[in-house]
Amino acid sequence: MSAQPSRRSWRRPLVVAAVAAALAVPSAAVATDTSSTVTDWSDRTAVQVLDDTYYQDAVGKTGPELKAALHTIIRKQSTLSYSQVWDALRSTDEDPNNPANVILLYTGRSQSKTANGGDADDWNREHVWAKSHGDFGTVTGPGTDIHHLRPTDVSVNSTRGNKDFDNGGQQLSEAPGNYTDSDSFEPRDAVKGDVARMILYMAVRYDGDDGFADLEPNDQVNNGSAPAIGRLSVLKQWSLQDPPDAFEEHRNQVIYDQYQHNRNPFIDHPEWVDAIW
Ligand SMILES: [Ca+2]
Ligand SMILES: [Ca+2]
Repeated sequence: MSAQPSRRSWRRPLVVAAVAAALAVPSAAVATDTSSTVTDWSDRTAVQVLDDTYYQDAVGKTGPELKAALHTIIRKQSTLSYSQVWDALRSTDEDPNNPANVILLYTGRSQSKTANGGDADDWNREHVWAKSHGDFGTVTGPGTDIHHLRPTDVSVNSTRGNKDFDNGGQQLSEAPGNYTDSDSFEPRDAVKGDVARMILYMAVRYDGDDGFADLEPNDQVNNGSAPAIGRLSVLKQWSLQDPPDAFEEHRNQVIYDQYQHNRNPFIDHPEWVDAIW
């Protein structure tokens, strides 16, 4: 997302808010500290604070133990109705350079927050974990979990359909940098890691213990209605080649602060992808 350098400016105030909440620091102390120390805080410091609080039961673990610990942490969340998702996405995916717009996931287009609906160039609510894979629909649950719901162009969303993710295919004329063939979809480079981390969040969050299917990645395409999305080896590559940027981090923070009160651990700790898979 090199075209959006101003996004970096989002991060620090939100992180400070989260740190303040996590530590329950009196507001007067925060105000006192702002001028002298906040500008020195690195992103790493903010993650360390999360490690001491939100992630304390996961830190130091690997493999199935890490996945289980993260599941216990992130399953504690508030939920949204499918109709509430519209307004939530207007906030989580707001264009930092134009607060009247959202950024569409696959096209990268900045478009009016109110230009949503069913026409071909409207935006709608894309389930990055396709809802037919596990058949969870749009009842409150995985189908309304905004960690994997993103604004997308209606016809591009339709082209992606319920295909698994993999490299290759023909470029979409309406969405340069995105490719598709008969059984898979490849998003543009700037959101490849975002897609991978959304899929892996869903796999950790949904383990079959709350009335929905146990979602898991595998290394196949053509998963159909199975509660699986592929291909895992490609998603792991995408996560490495497209690390979290300010837009994705800001999005995670807004969901945590204002909507679901849970986090995508792979945005905070991208190295946990390889630690689990
Ligand atoms: Ca990205
Ligand atoms: Ca799972």
